[in-house]
Amino acid sequence: MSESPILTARHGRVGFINLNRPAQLNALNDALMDALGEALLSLDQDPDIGAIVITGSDKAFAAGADIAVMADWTYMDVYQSGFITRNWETIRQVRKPVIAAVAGYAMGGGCELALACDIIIAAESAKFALPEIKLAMLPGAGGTQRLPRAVGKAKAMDMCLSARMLNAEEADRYGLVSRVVPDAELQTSALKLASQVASYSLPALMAIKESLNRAFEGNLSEGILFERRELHARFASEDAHEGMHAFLDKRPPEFTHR
Ligand code: DAK
Repeated sequence: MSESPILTARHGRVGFINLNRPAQLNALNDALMDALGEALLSLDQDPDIGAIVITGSDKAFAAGADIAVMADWTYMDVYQSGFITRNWETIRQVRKPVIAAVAGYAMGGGCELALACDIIIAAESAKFALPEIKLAMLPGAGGTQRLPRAVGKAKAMDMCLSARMLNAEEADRYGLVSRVVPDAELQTSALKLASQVASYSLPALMAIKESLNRAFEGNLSEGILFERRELHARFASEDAHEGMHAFLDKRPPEFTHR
């Protein structure tokens, strides 16, 4: 029996998903993307989970779409089966914060998967690239859209047109990742960050994630209006009242995620 393409674990209110095709540097195939989507949706629906971490191995977060599988596909194969759309975009449905903990290669679809997460925390060994041009392909899982939003047009064009690979320090400087940590500390740092996030009120986290993502969807006025309505909605939550009263009472809040 073949090994599961992902492994899952729970640490308190954090759900961990480990991509698990080490011999192929976690190259993304349908079995892996189906399992990842299923795990993400299951954790998203679990009331005892407040944040999710996706990680890979020491050598690779994921080296991209599985080239061995794609090499002989035809246009009709990918068009009719809805390649990418069918199961790569499940992550967009997740309403809880998702953190990518990246060590080693995050290339092609692997880099795009990290970009689809809400926060990227990188080990010093992390390397980011969209090298599809070398295969006469193009980034097709959101890379041409999310990368320029993260690093700006000039850097994104450079990476996509020349296949330039960024190391962790460059990725940090360009705003692709939010923090860089020593390799040995990646998992503990990701867990610490995710645990902190997950300790906050879940509906507030979801509202922040949804509001922030709006910044990349529409114009400023609409975004501000959306944010204002989300803020008003906080006054209907028990946690917001608890948070403010706890501050005034000089005690830690006890959130019920309601
Ligand atoms: N797919 C399949 N196998 C891969 C792979 C990949 N992406 N990356 C690595 N592997 C396999 C290697 O073939 C090798 O297998 P064996 O020979 O041992 O059987 C094993 O993993 C170890 O790799 P290497 O021996 O190459 O390891 P190195 O340390 O020497 O090099 C590397 C590491 C990451 C620099 C190198 O493996 C590499 O360049 N890998 C390919 C990276 C890449 O080009 N990624 C982009 C893939 S294309 C689409 C939408 C989206 C996409 C496509 C279509 N449509 C809507 C139609 C997305 C495309 C991509 O992501």
